[in-house]
Amino acid sequence: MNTFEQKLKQLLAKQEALLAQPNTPLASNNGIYQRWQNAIITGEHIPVNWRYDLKQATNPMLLERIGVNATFNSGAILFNNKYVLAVRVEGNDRKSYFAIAESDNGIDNFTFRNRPITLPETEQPDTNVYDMRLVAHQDGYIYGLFCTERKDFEQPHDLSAATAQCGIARTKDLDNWQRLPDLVTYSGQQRNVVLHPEFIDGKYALYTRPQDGFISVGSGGGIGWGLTESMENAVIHEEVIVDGKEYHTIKEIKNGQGPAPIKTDQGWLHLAHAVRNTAAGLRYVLYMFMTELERPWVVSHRPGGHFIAPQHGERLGDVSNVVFSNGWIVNENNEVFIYYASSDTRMHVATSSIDQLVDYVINTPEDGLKSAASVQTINNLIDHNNS
Ligand code: M1P
Repeated sequence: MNTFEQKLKQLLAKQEALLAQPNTPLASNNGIYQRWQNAIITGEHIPVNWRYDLKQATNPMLLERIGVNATFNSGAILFNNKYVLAVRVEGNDRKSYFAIAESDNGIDNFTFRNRPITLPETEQPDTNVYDMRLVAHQDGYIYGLFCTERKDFEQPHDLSAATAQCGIARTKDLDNWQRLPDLVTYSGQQRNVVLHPEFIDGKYALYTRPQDGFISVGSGGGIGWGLTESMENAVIHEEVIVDGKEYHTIKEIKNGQGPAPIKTDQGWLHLAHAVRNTAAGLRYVLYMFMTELERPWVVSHRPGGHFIAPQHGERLGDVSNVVFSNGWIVNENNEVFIYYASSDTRMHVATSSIDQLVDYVINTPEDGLKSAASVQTINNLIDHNNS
């Protein structure tokens, strides 16, 4: 066997071992959810033939030709009995694209399909696409809503000036996608737009995140809600704020809906991200809330504080101190698989159940918005435990 063949064998064997690696639950557990030892998808999970020219004649030293910088912010869906993620893959060239990875048990052995998704474009080509939310809608389609980023031509001299809007595509098989026109709203830019899975008064309902600029949400922001007659030409004329920003909370700077909410007997369970500023930069955590069954835009329960915050190795990456989720899956046993990314670099899973999450959302005290209220809440618990 020559050196090229040896190197190739090692490369393939290393990836095979990584994909076959079993995951194990971590010992620490707050009773609400279970974290797992290994990141479930990393750049190393990307198929070797997407990254290397495997022919000795054209790549005699077996160098990597197309590097992967990160695999993160993945949409999720249970499809044909598989736990399926639409992974945001970011190349070394900073461009993101989507690729489908599947697992039989939702916690390990995630394997990519043969090719990344070829996403059709609109007449206005996307510069970058990311953070797809997958939703099986009542209308029979699986929708992928994502952020489409383009150069802001109103600021031609600022090369980092960009605009964010909601791109829309739909599919029946996760391989072949129909691109629809971008969502139109009248509140500036949009990111973190999520389709509600059911019709509301015969209309499609969307969670939005209006923002004045590309990074800063400006004076507005919050998780919004609006209705559109169709997804073929989606237009929201009016947005109401479901969950706004708030001084001295985890969502002081901005927040955004995560995946589509999960329907339970008690209400819709929501997972979202919250952002505050620190001396070390922005800190992204996940939080939950519940909305009314008949009025999914009205919050009924608001557990205070974060649900998942970055810890240990999760804190380090391309954009450190970030956890972000745009996908979760409920299986037939009411187990919930929460897919979250750490520091814009890799994917993890945390497992829970509908019962645990409903209990958490309903019985965790709200943020009292000042230190004295926090102490009072603790005293109430101590009194309860002493009674
Ligand atoms: O870098 C953290 C996240 O920043 C953005 O999210 P948001 O618009 O809520 O601030 C997105 O670019 C997201 O992809 C990224 O993970």
